[in-house]
Amino acid sequence: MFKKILIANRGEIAVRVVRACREMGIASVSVYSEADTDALHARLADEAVCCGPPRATESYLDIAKIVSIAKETGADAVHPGYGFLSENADFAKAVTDAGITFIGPTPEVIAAMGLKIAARERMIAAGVPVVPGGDRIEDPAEAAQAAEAMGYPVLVKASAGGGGRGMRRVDGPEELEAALERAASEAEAAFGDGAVYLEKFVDGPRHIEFQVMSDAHGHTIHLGERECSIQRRHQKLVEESPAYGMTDEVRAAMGDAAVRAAEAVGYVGAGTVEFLMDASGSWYFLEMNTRIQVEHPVTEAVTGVDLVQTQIRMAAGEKLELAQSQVALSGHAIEVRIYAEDPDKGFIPSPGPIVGWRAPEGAGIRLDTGFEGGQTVTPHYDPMIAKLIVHADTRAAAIDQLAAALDDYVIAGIRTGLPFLRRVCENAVYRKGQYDTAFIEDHMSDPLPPLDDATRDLVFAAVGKRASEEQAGATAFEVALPKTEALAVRCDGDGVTVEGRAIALDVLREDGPIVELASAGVLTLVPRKKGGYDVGLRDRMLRVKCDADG
Ligand code: MV4
Repeated sequence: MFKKILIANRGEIAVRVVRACREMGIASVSVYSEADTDALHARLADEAVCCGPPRATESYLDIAKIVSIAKETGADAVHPGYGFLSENADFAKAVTDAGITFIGPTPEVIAAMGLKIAARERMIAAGVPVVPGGDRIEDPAEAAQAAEAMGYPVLVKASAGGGGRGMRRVDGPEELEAALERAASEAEAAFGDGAVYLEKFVDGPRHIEFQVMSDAHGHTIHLGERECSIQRRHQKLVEESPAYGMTDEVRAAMGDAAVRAAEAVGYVGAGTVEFLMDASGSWYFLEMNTRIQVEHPVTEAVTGVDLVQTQIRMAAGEKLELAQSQVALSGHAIEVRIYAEDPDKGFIPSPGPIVGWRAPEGAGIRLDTGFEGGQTVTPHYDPMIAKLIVHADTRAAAIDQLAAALDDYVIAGIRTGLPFLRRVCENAVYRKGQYDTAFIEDHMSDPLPPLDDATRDLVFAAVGKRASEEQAGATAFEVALPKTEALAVRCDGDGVTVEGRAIALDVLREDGPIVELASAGVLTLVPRKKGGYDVGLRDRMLRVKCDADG
């Protein structure tokens, strides 16, 4: 087994790998950029080395720098996490050439799966169903024939793309040539590879992916599926295992295909085979991801297999002792990703200091986080703060548990996806489980209904109380609920009363008052620079203006 692993990543996944190392008695080395000097992943590792300036291309993406740190610290393996260099074949090769083990498949396999045209061909050869489509397009006339044969709409995809990048829908022959040209030039600019191909457009698909694990001795198994259809602009928000309505027969067939896909390329380690499933239940290979995925914890929960530890063991050449027949899925797990995002601004990243923090805890609850209270989410990297994972006997129980855990979770000072995720838990279509990749667009875009009177009074009272404490003498405040209504509330001594008290948080900075109200859960009141408060309450994030008019 390895003695020391360098983790070429940051945030929650770096913390996750540090934990696996600790549990396995392996020393860990973190790298951190100058924007991450305070970061949890740097603090928790046995050693931490600065890898450069905040800009990722000069730190976390600097292959030469990372490899030289691995050599200097005497690491005998490198774990790439996800994102950053995790699917960069040049990085895997540089690590291997330095005599260090790359925890993942070979550079050749990474490169082969990164090129979608080649990947499709290998899957077809292995008998894995792929979306109807074609080869690399050399000539628009041939493309028009191919598109006609499969029927519009079609998608133009970039061979070097993936995860939704370089994808373009074409509804009729008149749009095809321009789409091909633009896709090719965009792909050339983005990936240095202008190769494009066509696929039949699958309407309203579900995204179902299979976890695979291969050892270096020719043994591959799958560990069931994850349903990842709930996403916004190709950013996943909710992942579950098992998938709604999945039968043993379909799981066996898709799982077999996933195993064949891994075997066909000589895979080693943890991988994910993505499928699209259409409304009729037909399913097609989409892409293979050659890394540990963000959503791996739901598979860990239902299978009881530690994927990161197993991944490390596979890289060290150990045999995978688990037989396919020993893999059983138990209960239901759901993961939600909590991003620093502003729901009032189209969910754009909203980095900043976390002034108040209380993590949910309890049986069946797991929080994988790269942050804790008092830290700052930097604008330099992905705005994901944490992943909350719940595991219960049934899907309904898991959703209830998730809702309760989201109610308990306080992240104050920055806007986050917590209120939105809380609303997903209440959504009737979500609770039914019958959703596809259009779920958020179709079912979560309605504006929130106005607050009910009792809750509204609580918000006013709490804001009034805080404001009057802070601005002694002020008696009236205009309280504006964004986009829904604007009201005035008076605090004239006997007007509003509130049963408020401060609660214990891991970190609570002076500028982050928090009031707990027995009947409404935790209300966070974070003063805004321009006056007023950001009020967080369950499924709401309200911007409350307080105009003291004496
Ligand atoms: C598709 C598709 C429909 N038909 N391919 C988006 C991400 C990338 N992995 C592939 N994607 C899609 N490919 C065909 N032939 C629809 C999508 C798609 C999607 C896929 C998975 C999860 C969410 C998605 C959201 C929009 C579109």
